[in-house]
Amino acid sequence: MERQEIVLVGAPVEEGAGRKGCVMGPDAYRTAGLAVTLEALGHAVKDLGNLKPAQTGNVRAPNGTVKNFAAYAGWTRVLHAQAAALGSKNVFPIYLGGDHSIAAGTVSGQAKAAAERNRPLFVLWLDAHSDFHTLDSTASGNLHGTPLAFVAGMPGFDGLLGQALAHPVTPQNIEVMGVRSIDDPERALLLDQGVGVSDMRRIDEEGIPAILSAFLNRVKAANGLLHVSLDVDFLDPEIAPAVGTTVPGGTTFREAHLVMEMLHDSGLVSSLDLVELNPFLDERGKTARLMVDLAGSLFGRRVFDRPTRSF
Ligand code: EXY
Ligand code: MN
Ligand code: MN
Ligand code: MN
Repeated sequence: MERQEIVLVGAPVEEGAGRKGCVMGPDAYRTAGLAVTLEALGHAVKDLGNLKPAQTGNVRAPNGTVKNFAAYAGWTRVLHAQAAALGSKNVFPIYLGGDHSIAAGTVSGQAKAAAERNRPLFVLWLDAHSDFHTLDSTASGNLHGTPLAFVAGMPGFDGLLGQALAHPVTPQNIEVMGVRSIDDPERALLLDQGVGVSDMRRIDEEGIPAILSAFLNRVKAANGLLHVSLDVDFLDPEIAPAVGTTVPGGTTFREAHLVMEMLHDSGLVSSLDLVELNPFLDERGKTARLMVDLAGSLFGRRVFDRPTRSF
């Protein structure tokens, strides 16, 4: 990965989740040593601190189910603008959540910047869930279950961004990996849209290397940029308990590190979300530290250097 400056952006958001606590996420990553870990690997790191949501005036929820729609809109707008600005510079943004609803702004903004560089944005969504509900299909009303549908240009998100989504991510350029909890409306829409889905069963059968190599080869062939959105619940709850939406049967410590190591070797990743960390549910910071260690693997930590894998 070229030596771009890494820019940390805090997004203390919990309004999209069903449980409070993600608001403490950004500072937990800082306390767990994210910056010093990356600096120890030779990277320059700049921390922009925590953003605040945009004022949204009288934006109104489209139905009585969705919760905290105005907050979702305010955060989406400020994160979209921030990501569009950072995506146009030669830096590597790491967005520190905050619940997964932040990705509505981070991914859409990175997609806008990619389009302005005439490159398609691909998305690797590492998550127990597909987060592919629309505002009309969500039953829980927890908006962290919707960001991927929004950035893929699905209908029914009027008013969220305060403007039309000019550069949706092509659904076929999305890979949802590690998923093991999908609601019926999400499944139907994922299939209809041709989104790539590698659930845990597929990972068990085919393995991370085969699945991820195939996806990375597609990104490279398209001269694409790759945004990685890492939800804590991608990991098995035994090793990562600090998340409000745990699902048994997640990835192992080594599977998660292998994903990050392969992503580093590919040199294709251009931006990252670290989301859903709920420090209130952690055990002496072990989940926060694991997420920081995974970022270290993405940015080049190796036990033993060997020739970079060709993609
Ligand atoms: N699909 C369920 C819902 O819509 O409420 C669970 C969503 C969990 C979303 C977390 C962030 O990944
Ligand atoms: Mn490197
Ligand atoms: Mn998620
Ligand atoms: Mn999840």
